[in-house]
Amino acid sequence: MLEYSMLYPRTTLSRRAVSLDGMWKFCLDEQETGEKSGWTFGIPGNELIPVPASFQDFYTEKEIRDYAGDFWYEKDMFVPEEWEGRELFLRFGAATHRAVVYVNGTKITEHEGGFLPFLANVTRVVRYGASNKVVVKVNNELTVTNIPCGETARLANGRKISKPYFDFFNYSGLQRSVYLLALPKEYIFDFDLNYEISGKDANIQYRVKTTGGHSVMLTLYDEEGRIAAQAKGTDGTMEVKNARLWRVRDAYLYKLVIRIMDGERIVDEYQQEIGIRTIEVKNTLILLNGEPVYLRGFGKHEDSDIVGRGFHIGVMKRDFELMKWIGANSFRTAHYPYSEEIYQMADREGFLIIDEVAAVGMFESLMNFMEASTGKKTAFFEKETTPVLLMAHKRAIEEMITRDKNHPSVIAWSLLNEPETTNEAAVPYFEEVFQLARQLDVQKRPRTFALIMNSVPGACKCYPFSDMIALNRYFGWYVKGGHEIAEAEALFRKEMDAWKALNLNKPFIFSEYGADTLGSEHKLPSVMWSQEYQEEYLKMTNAVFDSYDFIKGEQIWNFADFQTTEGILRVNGNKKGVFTRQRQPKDAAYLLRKRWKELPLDYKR
Ligand code: CKU
Repeated sequence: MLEYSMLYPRTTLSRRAVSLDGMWKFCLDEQETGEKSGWTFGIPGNELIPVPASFQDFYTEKEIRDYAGDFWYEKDMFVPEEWEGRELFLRFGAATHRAVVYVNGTKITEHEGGFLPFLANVTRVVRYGASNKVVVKVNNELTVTNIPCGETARLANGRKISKPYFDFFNYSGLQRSVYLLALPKEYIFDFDLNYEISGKDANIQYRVKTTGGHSVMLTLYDEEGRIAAQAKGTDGTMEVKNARLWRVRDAYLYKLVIRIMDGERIVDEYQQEIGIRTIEVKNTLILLNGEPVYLRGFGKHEDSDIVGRGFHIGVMKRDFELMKWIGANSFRTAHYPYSEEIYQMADREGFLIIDEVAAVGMFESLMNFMEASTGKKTAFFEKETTPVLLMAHKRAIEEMITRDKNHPSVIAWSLLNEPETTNEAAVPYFEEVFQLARQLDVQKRPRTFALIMNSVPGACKCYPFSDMIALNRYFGWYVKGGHEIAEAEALFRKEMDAWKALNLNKPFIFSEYGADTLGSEHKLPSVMWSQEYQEEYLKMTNAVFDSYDFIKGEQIWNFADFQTTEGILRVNGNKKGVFTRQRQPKDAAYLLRKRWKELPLDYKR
């Protein structure tokens, strides 16, 4: 059980949520002397930086962009006098990858894991009716004891740099919104919902956790603002007559209002939009409200010009418009849980999300995407430090599920991306993370993980854990690219035949496939990296998808070009985007649009 509430910050009758976004003071700590120099009371200099954002791409100096180590943020916050007697919290949407928070010089909390929110109770450290200083020490070093995994190396000049075991730039900082929250002493801490559809009606089983003993009341409003159901008590069932279901690209959202009541007095109120839907996997089908769905869409990233991995409301809107235009219905939050606003938008737009925890890089190689395709045997889960990593991983799963469990858009949990699975040591590790997800989610959503190229029948020891098998495959790119594409297809089919022979009776989806393509490049006849080759590659891949009934989804890698660490395999970033980083279409976008608009929702039912 988490020690703080993960509910999204909202102002209601009883709650105040004040955004601290804007310009913060900022400073690198290359000598790691911040604490000793008294920075916990205020940091030196006058450098200002926007929050939310990654710090890296604002500056023109390479040393700043590639900086690994400690860096500090500072902001003054005014706490109104009338808030005395309430419970006050600072809430960080994300601090990548770890943070220590000080208020008026007093350390109030620390948190590890860069893609999930955390709260610190500041009730007893703030001055009321006065300005208070918030100072945050953030650190972005990569290790094998936290997710995502990697190393931190030292250059000859003594500077530290990041060596990710993953293929995205190590953007970091206060990348999501910061809030000051004022809650009543007794408040709503958490709630769970589960759905059952019976004929025209629906039952919502609920459980509400509060910090006190007063009674709880729930009211459900439809989109017209009419009361659709009511209930009393911390757990029970709400009956919704003639329920409007939440459907793919046809979302219907009810508003759930939860109140703590002391007689007639409202002690606390919380509101959230919810969608009535069921999700399950049955044989090889993915069933939403009992109806088969075929996934089409993307593996994405939170990545854009200038703000890096920082949440950008405009980029989010553009991405959803492009996903609608192309006929997508789903995406995977590769390779970390995204900003909460993105899930809210998916709820509203009726997109299906595979929610992925930041367990990426569990494969000891700086170039895992190359080595995995060689069939080379590798090891990862037999390190002395693995138990520490497992703890961080489990903590992140708990934070993710607690944060995201009430979004109708979230239909599955992806618990690892491309881990090493060919060694027995992976098995007990998987056992723990898969069990934890099952135990934490009352909706029992399907659990999955993305299988790297060398996780194949006969070698992979972990696919039995998955309720839905998710493959990352690059036949025609990392394996037999270009003029060898016919051989790539043969190998691809050979692998799919091997999966078929196992007769797993589970749905398969492609959580990655794709070819790097320069938006600037055309060539006839095609060569790898040209737009013509991306089309050829997709035609071959789609033909394979269409040949196997148990394949129930395709999420191409990637939605847009994105930044990575520099290197000989990356041309200023990964160029597998169907859209450029500036969110304009490559030719392949039109091919996918045609296909995805034509495929029925229940394709291969
Ligand atoms: C992608 C073996 C596939 C690994 N996959 C991970 C993803 O993060 C990378 O960007 C490969 C790629 O384009 O190489």
